[in-house]
Amino acid sequence: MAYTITEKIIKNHLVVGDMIRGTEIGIRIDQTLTQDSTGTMAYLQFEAMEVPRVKTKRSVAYIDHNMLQTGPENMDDHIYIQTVAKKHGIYYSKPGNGICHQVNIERFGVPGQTLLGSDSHTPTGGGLGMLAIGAGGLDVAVAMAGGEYYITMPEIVKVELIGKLNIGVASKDIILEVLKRFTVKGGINRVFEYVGEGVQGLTVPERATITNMGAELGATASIFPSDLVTLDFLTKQGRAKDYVELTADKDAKYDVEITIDLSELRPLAACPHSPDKISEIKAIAGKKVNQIAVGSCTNSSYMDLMKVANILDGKNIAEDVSFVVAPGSKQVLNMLAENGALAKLIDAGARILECGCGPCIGMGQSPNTAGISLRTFNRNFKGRSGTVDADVYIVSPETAAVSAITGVITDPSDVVEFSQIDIKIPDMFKINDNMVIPPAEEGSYVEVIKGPNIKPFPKTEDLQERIVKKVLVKVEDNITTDHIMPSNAKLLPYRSNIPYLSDYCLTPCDPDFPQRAKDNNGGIIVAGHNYGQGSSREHAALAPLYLGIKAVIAKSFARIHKNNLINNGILPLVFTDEADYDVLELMDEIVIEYVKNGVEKKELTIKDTSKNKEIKVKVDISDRQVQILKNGGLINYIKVTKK
Ligand code: MIC
Ligand code: SF4
Repeated sequence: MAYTITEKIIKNHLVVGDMIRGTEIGIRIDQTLTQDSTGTMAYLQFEAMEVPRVKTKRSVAYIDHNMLQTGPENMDDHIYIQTVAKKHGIYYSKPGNGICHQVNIERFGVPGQTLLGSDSHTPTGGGLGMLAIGAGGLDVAVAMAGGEYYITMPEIVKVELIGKLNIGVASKDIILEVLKRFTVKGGINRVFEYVGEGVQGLTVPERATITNMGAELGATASIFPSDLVTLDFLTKQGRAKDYVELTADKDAKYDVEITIDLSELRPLAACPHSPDKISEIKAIAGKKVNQIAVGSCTNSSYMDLMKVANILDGKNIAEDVSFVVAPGSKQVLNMLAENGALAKLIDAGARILECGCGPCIGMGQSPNTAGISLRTFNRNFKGRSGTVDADVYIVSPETAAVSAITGVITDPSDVVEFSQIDIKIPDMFKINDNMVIPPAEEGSYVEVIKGPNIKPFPKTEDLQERIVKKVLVKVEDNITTDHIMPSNAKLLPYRSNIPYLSDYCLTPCDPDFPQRAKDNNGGIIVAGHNYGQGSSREHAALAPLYLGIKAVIAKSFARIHKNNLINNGILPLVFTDEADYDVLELMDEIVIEYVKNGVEKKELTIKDTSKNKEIKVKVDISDRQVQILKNGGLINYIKVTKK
């Protein structure tokens, strides 16, 4: 039997089910990662499971999202995560050590292993040949406790890369091309596997840029083979022992196949306000730019920043451009400092931030009113930058750097000097893990310190037999978790405080929604396609839970958010006939009867009593998820099944 890379890893980790496309399977998780903004909830949930020590091969808790520390809440969270990690067998990556995905690739990722992370860009690990998947915090907590993780056995998309990238074209342009072809909903329940001669020409960090942004396709994961390029990278990270070769068998069968001729690619951008609104840089060249930001888990590697430093060498940042760089890790920053590249950046006029997510999650550096910002990041959802009317373009580091000099969007392949810039992977990366704190050998004596901002997570209720609730908000297609639970410098410190956060739930779509939910004692959300795309933040389910939301009726859901709703006992219902979306209106009264029976049969009839109309909806979930919903959420389900 011939297998794809994905199938080989799944086969080695399969605990429940069979590798039949579209069916639910449970896989064993080797490694987990959390970051601070989803981590506090994940560890509160882990503590509730009363498992003394993690059962994974390696679990790492990163602090990278919120490091502004504008009040005590933030550092309180860090201390909670540090102490809970020490107690339960988890490595702790201190603030300043870098962005979880970048550091995980550098220091911990192992080809052929599975990685589950409470961050949607966890699939970055696929650049190293891991099956790396993003999930809600609760699912990660379960994996730390030794439980398997459930996915729909994915379709596997073969992306064959042929030819060689031209000068000025980057691996970022490859993933932007994939996004152009598949859109932000094209990856749901799919893994994108990269093969072909073009793969060999891409270094691990370049591969990681591609697997990182597979998250924007909505894909379960993206993966590259583990080959000599991987071995070279691991060797230079002092981790050759972690190498295993992993390639697809010659006759492996794929569900969908595409070919990208790298030599035909041109520099691309994702235009406002979606990662799949792709345009050639040429078509938008000449547009005046106010801000340029280099960094994020997509493009903050040593190679990325070396390219930028060398393009800017001896040049000046354009007069009207604010240029900011957030290195991906301490390793990257340290190497740039030692080899002089950091001096080149500073000399040119760059503003250097500490190693972390920074502007990518709206933690500072918001653009000016109606400003134009070029970013090497992965998401350009409206308002995510912190400026509601800013236009954010997602580009490669090359495009960012040349545009920083000219002050207008500039095609790097038009810049002659550019052809002299050839960055090679270094002979050795600088290895110093002194910002990674290992867990205590014996954790029972470690005291877990919880600051006053850390509030308990809201409790779910058993599924009701009859739901009578009003439609409290109606939203369109592609609503992101940034809409449902916005994140910015003001809100991120409250990620451990759901009551506080819930006052902001869905406010970018409808500022009155939280109050309306309170006035009506909860209700129902109506949505279009791909509801909940983007982040893995469980808060996008926990805040609605706190506000008494019983069901979301949508045309379709994004994978992680749908799981988060189910885990928190909220019904994810899908219109059988999409036209019925038009029937439901704000404040319509909805009656759902025989709920338990309907969930079991996976279809329900709901009644819009305001319109006197019956509407059929599907409950498109697995049998296991039926039981989770019937028990009022994953924690209750685990308690019941453990007995
Ligand atoms: C993001 O890029 O939106 C985040 C912030 O990294 C999130 C996690 C979060 O909301 O904390 C993600 O992608 O999962
Ligand atoms: Fe951090 Fe941005 Fe990456 Fe999310 S997408 S993990 S906020 S750098």
